[in-house]
Amino acid sequence: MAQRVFSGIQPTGTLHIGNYFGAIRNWASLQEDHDCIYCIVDYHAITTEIDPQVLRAASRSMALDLIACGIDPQRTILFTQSAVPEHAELAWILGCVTGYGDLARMIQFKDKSAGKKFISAGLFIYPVLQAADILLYRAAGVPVGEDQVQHLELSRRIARRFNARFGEFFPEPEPIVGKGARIMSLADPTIKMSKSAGEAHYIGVMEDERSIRGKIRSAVTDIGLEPGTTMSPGVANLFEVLDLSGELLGDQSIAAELCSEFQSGKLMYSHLKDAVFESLMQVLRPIGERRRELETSGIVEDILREGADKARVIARENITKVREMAGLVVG
Ligand code: AQP
Repeated sequence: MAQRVFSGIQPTGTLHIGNYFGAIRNWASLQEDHDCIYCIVDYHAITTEIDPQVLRAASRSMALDLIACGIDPQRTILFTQSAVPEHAELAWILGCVTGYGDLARMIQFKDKSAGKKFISAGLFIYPVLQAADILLYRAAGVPVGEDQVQHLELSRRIARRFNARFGEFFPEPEPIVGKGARIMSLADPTIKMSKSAGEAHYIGVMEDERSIRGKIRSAVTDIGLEPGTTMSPGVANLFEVLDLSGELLGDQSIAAELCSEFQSGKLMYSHLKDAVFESLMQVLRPIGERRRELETSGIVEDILREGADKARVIARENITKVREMAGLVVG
């Protein structure tokens, strides 16, 4: 039987090229030879304040984005997390085998709570819900970007603790981290590309072409380097986007050519930026076109409903077993 993989994405905000290169592209290629379950994690989205109408629309919109990026509902289970409430039930049970200290150490919690007046308990226990998402399907692998590796390590620890206390049941999920696992902000290449840093810091997969051109043109580089010097973070990031786009397009000759110009100290950054823009748009344009077609086809609700039905069957079977093992009421 094919190995099962699970991964999730928050529906809030725009899907950006960090999400795409770091995660979604791998989600799509794993469909070739894995049993894939992908989830739009709306329970996670309410850890911070969000308008309910906006959230509902965003979950649907994220489903469209994912399908446009190559997630194939014929081969893959695609659904919205809250349609399968067993996620929340398992999170409670796993919360009882998770150490407070483990959660307090999570870098993302420290980052996301910094400077906030109100910090919800939900934000603190977010990694437990994440562990529940994965373990509910007893997934063996989780395709993620680098920022999620620490959370996944905690999921492994939680699985071990559950198994030690109640008996062997959960496999320890392995991270699947590919190339592009940490795309940096173009405006500040010392920080990861992310939505919460603000619009200048990310390129949306569906963003308007002119706006993308502007962001790439104004990407931070450096003042030019001597031959043989190491790349600055901004230049390295542009090369990474060029390389990843070239890989998808099956042509990395431009990246190789510009890299050798860099090594000999002859590279003009305006040429690099033009090449990044052209290659990236060749990747993004067809995704945008598919997205527009899907929007009008009106099939997304059915896809999500069917996905949730399939996910629920697996989730119910596993939660029943967990209830039995933990001494809770069954049936
Ligand atoms: N910059 C990135 N480079 C590579 N991979 C990334 N991922 C996120 N940022 C990068 C990966 O995308 C997947 C979905 O993650 P998520 O649900 O945490 O996405 P997000 O919340 O949309 O990511 P952001 O933009 O970073 O959101 P904020 O700013 O709200 O925290 C994950 O596999 C993640 O690793």
